[in-house]
Amino acid sequence: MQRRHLIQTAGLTALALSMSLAGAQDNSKFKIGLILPMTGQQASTGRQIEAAARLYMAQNGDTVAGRKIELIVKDDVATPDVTKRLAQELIVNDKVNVIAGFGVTPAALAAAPLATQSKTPQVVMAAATSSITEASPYIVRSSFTLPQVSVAMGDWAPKNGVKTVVTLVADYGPGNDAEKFFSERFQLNGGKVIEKLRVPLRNPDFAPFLQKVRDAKPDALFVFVPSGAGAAVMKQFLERGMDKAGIKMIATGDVTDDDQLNDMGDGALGVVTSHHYSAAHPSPANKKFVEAFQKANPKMRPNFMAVGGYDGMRVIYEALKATKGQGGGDALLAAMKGQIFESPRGPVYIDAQTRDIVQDVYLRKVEKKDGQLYNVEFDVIKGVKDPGKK
Ligand code: VNL
Repeated sequence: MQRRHLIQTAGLTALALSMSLAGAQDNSKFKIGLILPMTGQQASTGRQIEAAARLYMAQNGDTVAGRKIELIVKDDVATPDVTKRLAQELIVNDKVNVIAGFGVTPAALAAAPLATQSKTPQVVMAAATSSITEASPYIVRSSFTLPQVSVAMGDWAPKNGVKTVVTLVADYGPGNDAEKFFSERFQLNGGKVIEKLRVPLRNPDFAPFLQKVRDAKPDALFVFVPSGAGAAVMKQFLERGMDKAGIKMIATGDVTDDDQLNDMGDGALGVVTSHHYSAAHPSPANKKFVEAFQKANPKMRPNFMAVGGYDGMRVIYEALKATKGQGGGDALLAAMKGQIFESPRGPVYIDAQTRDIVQDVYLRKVEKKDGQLYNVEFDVIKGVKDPGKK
């Protein structure tokens, strides 16, 4: 423990030293280091966020307050050691003004000490464990948190005939958050959680877990798996005839991810989820966003990751404008706090105290619209703050 601490401290000192040796920044450019999983299990998250960031730049220009915006995309394969090395290289060698992206929680946490040490704003566009924003005062989040969306399902389910539940979550930060905040609220409302199951994040085999669920015979199975893994859970859920055995699936919207939903087949019809974004959100701003996204990326439908990336770019652009192109870390951070705007997902703001996003959370049901599967919103809880914060 002590040795690890020493090594970490030495690493950070070296970072500070090399930064001061590197000298002044090139002030004509404003650089954003976008660290994303572009390959591997979480590649869809990287693809979605990069496409959305480029769309934002195409729509809003690549010069802001006299600074030319340069986007530097790096693939961390959702591996925290790689994230850390890339963040260090971007900060020290490329002298980026902001680091952004972060597809998974361990990646966001790995970069946090470097953001603090170098006073570089870190815009988390995807990762969604509640505690992430507490890992550095330089973190601002444009995605969501699992407690924020899971509580809504803990309220909805018991009012809609679900009295007993088994939970099934990916065994890491966001899964633990989803399990805890769904279960607590569900039980507070009189529901009973029969069993809590956790599956490994890497290459999960859902079969033995689903067999356990079948044996327990709850009214519903509550699921959280990260974006990109939903189709596999849905497939095995249906193959094992869980729905026919009278077990409903309820989930966070990560499972009925717009990136994959339309390929899940009609078996997904009727699945109710809670989340902050649906490509079918019926606002003019979202219709414009989806249309432009699909025009630029013909084979893709934007998902909640894309919106996190798009809004994260908005937060960076507006902060740079507010600082009149100065772009120092502390000034940028101050200008990110408290931003309030209409996102394709609905009205949002960046809470100045927590640096987390406050947003509406929707209940949605998978339905067919124009021959395609969508998460169709049928209820909304307005202005939800992250319940994970004390
Ligand atoms: C996380 C949370 C990642 C929710 C996800 O997809 C997600 C995370 C990649 O915090 O690691 O849907």
